[in-house]
Amino acid sequence: MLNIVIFGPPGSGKGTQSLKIAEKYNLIHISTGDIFREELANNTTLGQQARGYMDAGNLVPDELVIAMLESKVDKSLALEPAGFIFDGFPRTIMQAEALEKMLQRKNSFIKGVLALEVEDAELIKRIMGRGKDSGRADDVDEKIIKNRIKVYKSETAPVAGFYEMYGKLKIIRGKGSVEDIFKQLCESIDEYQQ
Ligand code: B4P
Repeated sequence: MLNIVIFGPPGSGKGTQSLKIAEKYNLIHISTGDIFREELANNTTLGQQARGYMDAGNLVPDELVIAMLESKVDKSLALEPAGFIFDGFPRTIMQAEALEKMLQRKNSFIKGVLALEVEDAELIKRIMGRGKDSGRADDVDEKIIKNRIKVYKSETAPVAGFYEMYGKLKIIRGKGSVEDIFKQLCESIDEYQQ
């Protein structure tokens, strides 16, 4: 299976690029942020548990994320996919380790991690722009957006080092046109498949 992680700070374009990658390579797109937002919209217990963390721009606790992700992967495996693109997961070292173990149990592994690099000022600009019509509580308040970036740097950025240790990390500049960035991402994915 072609399993890829798309990695980067909030607003770096993970969601935008994942949709395009999923379509081109016929992968199942798993966005933990989208799943939580759906749970929230449906007012499920999981959604209620995640709400406070998300609205404040903090991470949802690992136990909740990992259990939810595994159940989503299990359901999707029934469709015999070509692979997965994980978007917004893993966001902590603990999640990265859990993902490795979970895929090992399914005789699979992560082929590569594509990290989008974008400077803070551009991230804030993009997220504030999206906030005008996204309806997301975490997209409108600059203080909350800055907290998301701070949480990314302290809790999520170390995950890049985890994958670098295994030679799986590829850094791609996330500023430029969506199509140019997509082209670079595809070049990396095509290398995994050679
Ligand atoms: P996410 O849903 O993952 O939100 P994100 O990081 O803001 O999204 P992304 O980087 O995908 O941005 P996008 O492409 O949309 O997480 C939200 C919250 O959920 C987290 O804060 C956390 O609380 C919780 N959560 C999720 N996963 C978790 C986990 N694993 N563990 C714990 N908690 C978790 O792009 C943003 C904007 O930029 C868009 O408007 C887009 O149009 C624009 N854009 C994209 N590419 C562009 C480009 N090249 N140029 C200009 N603009 C561009």
